[in-house]
Amino acid sequence: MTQLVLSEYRIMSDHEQQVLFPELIKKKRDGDRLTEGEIRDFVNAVRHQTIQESQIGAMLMAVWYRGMDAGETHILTQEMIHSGEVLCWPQEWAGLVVDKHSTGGVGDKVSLPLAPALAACGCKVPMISGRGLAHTGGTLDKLESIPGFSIHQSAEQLRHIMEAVGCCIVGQTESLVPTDKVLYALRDATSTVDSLPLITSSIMSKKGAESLSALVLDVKYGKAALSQDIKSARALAQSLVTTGSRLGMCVGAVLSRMDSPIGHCVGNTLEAIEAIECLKGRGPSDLLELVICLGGCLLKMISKVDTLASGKEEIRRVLENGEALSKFRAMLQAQGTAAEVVESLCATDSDYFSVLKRAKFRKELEVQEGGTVLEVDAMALAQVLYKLGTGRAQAGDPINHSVGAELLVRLGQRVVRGDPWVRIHYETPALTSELETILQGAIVIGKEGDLNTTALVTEFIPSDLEN
Ligand code: IUR
Repeated sequence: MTQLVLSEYRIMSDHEQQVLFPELIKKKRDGDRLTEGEIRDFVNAVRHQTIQESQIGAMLMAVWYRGMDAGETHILTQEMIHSGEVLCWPQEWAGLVVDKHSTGGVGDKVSLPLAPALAACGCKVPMISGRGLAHTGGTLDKLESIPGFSIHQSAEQLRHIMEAVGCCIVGQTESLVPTDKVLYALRDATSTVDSLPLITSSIMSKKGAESLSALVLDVKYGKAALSQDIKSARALAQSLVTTGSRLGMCVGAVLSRMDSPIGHCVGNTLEAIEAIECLKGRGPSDLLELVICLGGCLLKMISKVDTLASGKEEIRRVLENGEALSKFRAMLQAQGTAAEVVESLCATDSDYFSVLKRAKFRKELEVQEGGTVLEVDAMALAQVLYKLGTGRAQAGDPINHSVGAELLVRLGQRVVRGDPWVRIHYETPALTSELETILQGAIVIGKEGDLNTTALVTEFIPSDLEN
């Protein structure tokens, strides 16, 4: 199923390289545009390690400082895609292969119900997801809280699961966009992560290598998001959509708020449970809204439905009638979870903790004043949970899946002093009084009239290719 597509690569002599790369760095540093050939030489050199790390770092800083136009960003992305393996699917799946990418949020477990819901609607969903880093959670970590679930699947297994079930959620292989791994690590080391062309090429190269019929992006903005305000989220979304379109992909984006957590649960095991509840038709309304909106967009983009409203209706239907849950059940089993565990998790009245690991300790915190819950600061909550073991400082660090928080209040709810508002699940490290103080600062109580009533999904940016 997979095919190796490497771009044409000409080995340069040491002398050519010594002349070329300082010249290219200078050109970008001075604000000039790089040509297609120059970008290709740079990516090839990164791929084949024929450029010094210091030169890569300097080029990244030059791009961070001067930016890249849409044409340069497109070429950079295209060259990154072809630096590794490009997936290829059977002809009969043409127009059906879809995926979603989120720029990351606290409590964002949308992929878990969305992939099987789309599969239940007849789509093929090869979700290649990531792990969490720092305060953000990762889809793979949530799934790995389920005993036996394996995110490592060979190309043959992936093909088999896609054929038999229609969806799978797996980790990235070494051979998919190898240059992104190198560039991402050096961006981290050189403070050049927050660059529009570098973020765009990183995200879109990985999605481009999946050979998708359609991609929907959930670009988040707010206190706990990569983009702090809607204007920068819009710019990122537009850059991603434009680059996707130039690559011939059908890509649409939604902008969604990320101030308070999505749903009521944060932390890997708790989020897996909440996602399964959503598949049983009992998910929290904001999670359901995102799943329905993103799924509906994809169904419309691949013309499975004529309108966004009917796409949303289809997704709602498969969540309510159990078809999405059946796909999830099949996916768990195909990815290594024992049948008894799957049945236990998917039972209507599941006792989740009979199969999932529960944290040793739990503590409820109480609100200190009466009023209306205006916000739960997702960033503050995630930072405390990170200190309790939910997240990694560096890739490869161990995490504690059972650590997390259950919100016991909803935004807009009236509370009185002493009402419990959050239940923290923890082990070692312990929940100290310092951490409790930070948590107490995360809940914002005020007057009902000050509640932010802006919709969760604020905007939709359609694909340039959509008809
Ligand atoms: N996710 C990616 O895949 N790439 C990036 O550069 C960022 C997030 I920031």
